[in-house]
Amino acid sequence: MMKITWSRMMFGTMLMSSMVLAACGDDEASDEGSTDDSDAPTEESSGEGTEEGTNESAETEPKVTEFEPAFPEQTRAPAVETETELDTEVVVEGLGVSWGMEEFETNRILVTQRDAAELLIVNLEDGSVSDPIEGTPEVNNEDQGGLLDVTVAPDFEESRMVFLTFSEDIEGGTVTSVGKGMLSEDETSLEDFEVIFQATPAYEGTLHYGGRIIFDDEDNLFLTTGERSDVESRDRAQELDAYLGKVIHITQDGEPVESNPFVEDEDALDGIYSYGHRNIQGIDYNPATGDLWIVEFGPQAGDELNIIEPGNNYGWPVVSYGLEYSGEFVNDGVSEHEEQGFVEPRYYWDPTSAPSGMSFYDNDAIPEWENNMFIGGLAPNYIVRVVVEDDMIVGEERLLTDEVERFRDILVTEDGALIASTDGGSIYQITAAE
Ligand SMILES: [Ca+2]
Repeated sequence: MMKITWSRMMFGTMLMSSMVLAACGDDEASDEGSTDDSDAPTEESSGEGTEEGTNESAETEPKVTEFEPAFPEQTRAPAVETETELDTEVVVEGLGVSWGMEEFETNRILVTQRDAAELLIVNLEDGSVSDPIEGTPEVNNEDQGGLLDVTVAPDFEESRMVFLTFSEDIEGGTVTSVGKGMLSEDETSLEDFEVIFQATPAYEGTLHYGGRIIFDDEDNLFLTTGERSDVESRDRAQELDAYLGKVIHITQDGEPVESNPFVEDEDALDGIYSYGHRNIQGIDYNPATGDLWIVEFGPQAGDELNIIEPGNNYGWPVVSYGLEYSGEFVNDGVSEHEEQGFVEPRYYWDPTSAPSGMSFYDNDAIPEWENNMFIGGLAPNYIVRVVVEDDMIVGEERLLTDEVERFRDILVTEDGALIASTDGGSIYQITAAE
């Protein structure tokens, strides 16, 4: 406790000289689904939402709920401002919804096109874009579905294995699936692509697929899913016989990892690692602590940052710091997690930040950003910078607020550039000014 108090005091001192950034408002409903079809720029809100001098948070809009945080640092962290002079460059324009990115060679990234189900190679140095790589899977690209995330095997230089997530039509509906294929030497095709995992059961719907993947340090995969959005499906997030609303831990062949928490439980699916999630759109390791963090999209407010540990239940849809889009309570309108036996989010947003892809800045090219978390914001159009100290959020900043882009995925390159892809088909590169 002393450590936290001390660090907060230090932070308060630093804040004396920093300005509070005004965030762009957004009058649209905040769920990804309700804004996905809109390419129109949104009107900025003229209201600041707070009395002068009473709010030092990066968030300047009023809360949409009356919930109180379980601990003071759980929401509306103090505003911070990047001091480093930054260069922001649009490297590529004119693509489609660019859902996932992975740097597979220095300054060369694989980029998924959600709706066209294409996989492209973008060269960050010259802005060139390859033809679509052949051999990618058939997808269901309605609403939030399509070709989603991409990563490469830890031994990619030898194996050339590329892993993709996508929404797939199977008997009974759609699922979030993982597949893998070998990138040909000439980089024109994925060879022998095969589906290795399907997050069953299938559901007749086209929302909340989750779909992020990341390797752990033992070369196994974490896959995130969603609870498929509807009231009739969302309870599956609490049930251990379904892969909906889960973090899933599998091998590169799609088998459950042997050390998974429910392997001994005959009634539970062996691939489940954690549960009680709504729609997890970002996952990454904190390089400072090794903790595995996720960001999950809330309903109206209540987007959460969570540290994932095996077997934990994160509460959705029993408890939430958000409201239904109708304005009604979720379930019984209880926000506290811990009292109900669930894990409290380390942080939540009210109103929504509409969080999508996320990455820690595991580089020292911009020293003040080291080990900070960056999250793409979809409906309020910005990139969120979150300052993390151990398991606490101690600062927040909104970047690129004037671009009016839906920021979809975030990548930090080996060279320390922050790369952001958008639904409008642009790829931004942010670096320290020379
Ligand atoms: Ca929760």
